[in-house]
Amino acid sequence: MQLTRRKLIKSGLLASALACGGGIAAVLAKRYGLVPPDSGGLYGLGETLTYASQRILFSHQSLAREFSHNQISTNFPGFGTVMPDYQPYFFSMVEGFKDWRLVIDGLLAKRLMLSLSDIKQLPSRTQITEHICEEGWSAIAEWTGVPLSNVLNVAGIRPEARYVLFACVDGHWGSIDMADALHPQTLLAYRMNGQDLSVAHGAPVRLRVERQLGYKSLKYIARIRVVDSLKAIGKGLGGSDPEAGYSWYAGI
Ligand SMILES: Nc1nc2c(c(=O)[nH]1)N[C@H]1C(S)=C(S)[C@@H](COP(=O)(O)O)O[C@H]1N2
Ligand SMILES: [Mo]
Repeated sequence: MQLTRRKLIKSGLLASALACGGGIAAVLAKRYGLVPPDSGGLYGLGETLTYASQRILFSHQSLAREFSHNQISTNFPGFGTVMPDYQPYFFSMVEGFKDWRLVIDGLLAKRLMLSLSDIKQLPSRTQITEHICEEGWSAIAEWTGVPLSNVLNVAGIRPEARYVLFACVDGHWGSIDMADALHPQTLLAYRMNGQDLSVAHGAPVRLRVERQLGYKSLKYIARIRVVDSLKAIGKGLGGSDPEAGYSWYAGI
């Protein structure tokens, strides 16, 4: 017998199937560590389901689509902060970020403090990807940077590591899980379309998280920390965007 939606509603099976399915998904999500940090509120179950199902479907670490040179957008706007309002940043920028240092610590075997030239000496990756902003625009660009996994592996990732936190010069902050942190297309990017990253696009180093919406690709990275939980940080939602009402997991 074909179970149509109508029949299900009539028999009351749909309601129990939904209740039960949701419950099972939540239990499975919890068991497999698939609960995003913002799962507590009213939309908690929905967030958990999106996150868990994407994680299960894409657990083989699929790559975001890559494009060819002739598809690079001629117009890629700077969006959100385009010049951090912070004097030390301004002076560092004027000097070509010579004194800029990136501290990476937390649940790592050793703490790293990297200059821009240290970062540029690590094995790099170049990729042409589409940036999709939640505000309804998208653009294609070529990004070059060091895969975050290379940096974390140089430092040695401790087994308790669950999330990577990023703090930006303009006060934005956010986090990704280890699956995205270790994904081959997740970069600490320092070049865009073959040029050093401009201030508008996040100089000297920005994050690229290609399988999530644009706001996860944080600009002006100042500090990176590997943690086992996001609960004690801010409101416990994992970033300034989730605290402003956006989903922590913004999978495309
Ligand atoms: N630090 C910081 N990172 C940020 C933002 C921001 O305002 N500050 N805006 C986000 C948003 S909403 C988008 S769409 C992209 C925009 O990147 P672009 O300026 O290179 O277009 O950066 C993201 N990263
Ligand atoms: Mo965005």
